[in-house]
Amino acid sequence: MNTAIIFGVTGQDGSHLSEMLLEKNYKVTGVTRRTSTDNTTRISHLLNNENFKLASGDITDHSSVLNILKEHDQVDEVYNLAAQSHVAVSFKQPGLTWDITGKGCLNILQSLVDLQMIGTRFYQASSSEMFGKNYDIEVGMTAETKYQNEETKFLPQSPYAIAKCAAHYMTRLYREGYGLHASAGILFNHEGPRRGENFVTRKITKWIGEFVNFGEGRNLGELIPDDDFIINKSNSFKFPKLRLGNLDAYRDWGYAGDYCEAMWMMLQQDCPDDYVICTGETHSIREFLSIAFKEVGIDDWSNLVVQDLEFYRPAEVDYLRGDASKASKNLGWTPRHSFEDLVKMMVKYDLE
Ligand code: NDP
Ligand code: GDR
Repeated sequence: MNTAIIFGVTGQDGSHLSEMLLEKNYKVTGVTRRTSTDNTTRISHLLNNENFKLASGDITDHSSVLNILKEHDQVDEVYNLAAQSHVAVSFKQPGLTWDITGKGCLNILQSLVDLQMIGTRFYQASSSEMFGKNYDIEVGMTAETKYQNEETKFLPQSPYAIAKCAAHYMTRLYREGYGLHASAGILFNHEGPRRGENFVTRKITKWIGEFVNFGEGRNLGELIPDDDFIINKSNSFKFPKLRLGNLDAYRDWGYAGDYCEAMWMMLQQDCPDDYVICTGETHSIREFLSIAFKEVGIDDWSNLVVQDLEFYRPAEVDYLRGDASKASKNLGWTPRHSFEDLVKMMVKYDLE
């Protein structure tokens, strides 16, 4: 029976990856940090599985990382998904982001070396945010078909992306310098019903779910113009508008379940390497909004959404579109869900 440790098990990807590994008959140990309220909602359905257990630790605390690995020194695969993963938050808490998202990875890599766990395979959750403002464009390509892949230089635009670059380079160094089987997946945005509620996709679909359920059965009639609320003339309906930041950024959005499969595939290769994982399509936040609102029968969302400076970032990543040819060729990986499937899946979930 194969064994795995997942740092970041309580997050979106941690829950998908745990499910997938358990289905493949792995024994999984998930590392959770101490919180004052329960942080295991995404994995609550796995807690009674005899092959799934939790270990308490914090990735910023080297000795806790070392001790968890020492207790599992025969483990086959270690996945580092733990991060302060919100880009906007990283501008407000850069030091914390550095400690978790950057240094945390080093704590695992160095522990693997110190414990001489050279046979253990390691996965680092790298990010398309590392490309920041950079992209490649070839002769004959239009501005709309520019892309990022494993050869594209990093030009990070946030404390989060800089911490991810450090962890990414550290992973490569430990692979080349110490012979660790350490791979990094440069994953583009991936979402789904388990996505954190303050990422833009889930923020939108959750708002739509609440708005529709709040207004269900009501004939809103004519709306009164208002900057912050949606109010009808008879005053029977008052609901805060959806407040967002920059709607003109483009992202390459895929489904989280598909992407976790790619993480596992990387660790099954004889040689460790870095891989871009993405759909190859890019869409703006406006396009996401249009499809999501259309799902509930709303064609014009302009009066329901407010652009608020609070949600703009000091530096923005305007355009991400990946090229996953290497993963397709070497791993046989391709995404299974389209952009439209993803938006519809998330709206459906939040309506229910
Ligand atoms: P989430 O934010 O949903 O999950 C992050 C996980 O890290 C949570 O389990 C969280 O625990 C844990 N964590 C945070 N701080 C610590 C700490 N100090 N010690 C131990 N664990 C900690 O992220 P996702 O699941 O979406 O992403 C997984 C990884 O992939 C992250 O590293 C992210 O940066 C990266 N990534 C994500 C992409 C995406 O689009 N989703 C794209 C590219 C990369 P808790 O529940 O207690 O907060
Ligand atoms: P991102 O995802 O920064 O790409 O990082 P996020 O959903 O936070 O932002 C995507 C784009 O939407 C714009 N935006 C808003 N974003 C948020 N969160 N809230 C808003 O109200 C809002 N309005 C507009 C942003 O400016 C941005 O352009 C995600 C995370 O999962 C990272 O951990 C991961 O590494 C990258 O994806 C790939």
